[in-house]
Amino acid sequence: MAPARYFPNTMPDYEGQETDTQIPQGFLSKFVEKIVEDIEKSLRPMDKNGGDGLYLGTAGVSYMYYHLSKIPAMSEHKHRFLTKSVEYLAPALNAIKNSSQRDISSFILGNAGVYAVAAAIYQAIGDKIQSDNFKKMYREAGSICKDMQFLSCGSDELFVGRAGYVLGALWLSKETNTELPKGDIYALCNTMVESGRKYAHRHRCPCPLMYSYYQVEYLGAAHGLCTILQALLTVPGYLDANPVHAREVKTTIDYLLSLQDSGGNFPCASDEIGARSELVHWCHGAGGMIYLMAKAYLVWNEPKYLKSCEKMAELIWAKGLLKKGPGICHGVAGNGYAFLLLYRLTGKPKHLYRGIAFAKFMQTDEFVKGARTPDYPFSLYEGIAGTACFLGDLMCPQQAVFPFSDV
Ligand code: GSH
Repeated sequence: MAPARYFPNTMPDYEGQETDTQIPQGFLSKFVEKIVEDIEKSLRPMDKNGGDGLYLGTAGVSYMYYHLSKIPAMSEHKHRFLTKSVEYLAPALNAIKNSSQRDISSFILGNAGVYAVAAAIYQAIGDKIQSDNFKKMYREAGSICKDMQFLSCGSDELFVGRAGYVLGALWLSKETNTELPKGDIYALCNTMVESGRKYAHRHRCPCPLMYSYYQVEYLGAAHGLCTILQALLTVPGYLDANPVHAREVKTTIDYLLSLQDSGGNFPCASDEIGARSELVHWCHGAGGMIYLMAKAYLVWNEPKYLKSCEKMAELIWAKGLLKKGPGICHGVAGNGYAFLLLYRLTGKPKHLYRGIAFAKFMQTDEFVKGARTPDYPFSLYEGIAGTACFLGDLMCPQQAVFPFSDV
């Protein structure tokens, strides 16, 4: 039998004690400081580390520092964190000078994500000229992804496609308190809908909208339908202004909902429907799908979406202590973020308790000795930079956000 992907969760569950949900600020801030120390010792802000965008490159580490600078309980370190965020941004800015046209509007893996983070950081340090410059570059990058098939691998998903660009624009607008260029964003949303319709029609899909990435109809957060629909649901006013699109989006979400298995999980891709899905990650499976169903609940207020989220949370509690590592893409922190989402959504202390328990688990011998070290151990998505964001967010759960995909 294949070795289990997760450590069995033998931690006691929430029992309603007030002490269960006291946020262990000292533990969390020490853990964050340890991560920051490890990163500074082992990952120099040098050009050779600057590529691969927010996902693996120093831009993601720069984002981590920026994110930590906003955690109220760590405000005494704000200046230090912002200084470091600028240092780690520099190699990423150098790396994108040599990028190709196809990378310009890509958010998680390419230039657009670096522009957005740069704009937010320069605004935070009071450099309005630089910040405006990067905001302008971000906006201009959007024109690249206007063409329906601007990428041959698939033009709509989160990492390199339009959903990433759109969610990034929402993040940037919120972060820098600037108006969303609604005309541009609505036009991209229209293209996403049209692209999904065409694909679904051509491939006789059982739902109105479908997409593929490298010929696979992914359903989960990283490359799949889930985050494309989430982007369409999240753009303010878009679905109200386009009732036909709204119906197609809802029908497609309801189709996805019908694929939730009895254990609470979702298939990775449409060619895996019916097979039991083992991936309980943010990138594939319940850990990422929960953001879409939570958003659907907020938009339509139908209990079935919340029920789906609660089923996913139970699954994540049981099978979410992943052996792959501490990261947010396919690691323990990524799954821990799901509890923070549900805590904000329902106010139930159980979810906060579970989030804290996941953080504590990452300091046990069982995890430290038994989990795999990611290929990019300090990165935002695979490594401990994302873990630090999760720990920081546990200190202020009401303002917690999974990076860029939870706006
Ligand atoms: N290179 C990664 C690391 O070192 O952390 C591992 C690759 C990985 O886990 N990829 C994710 C996955 O779900 C998708 S982003 N892989 C398929 C699997 O686990 O079966």
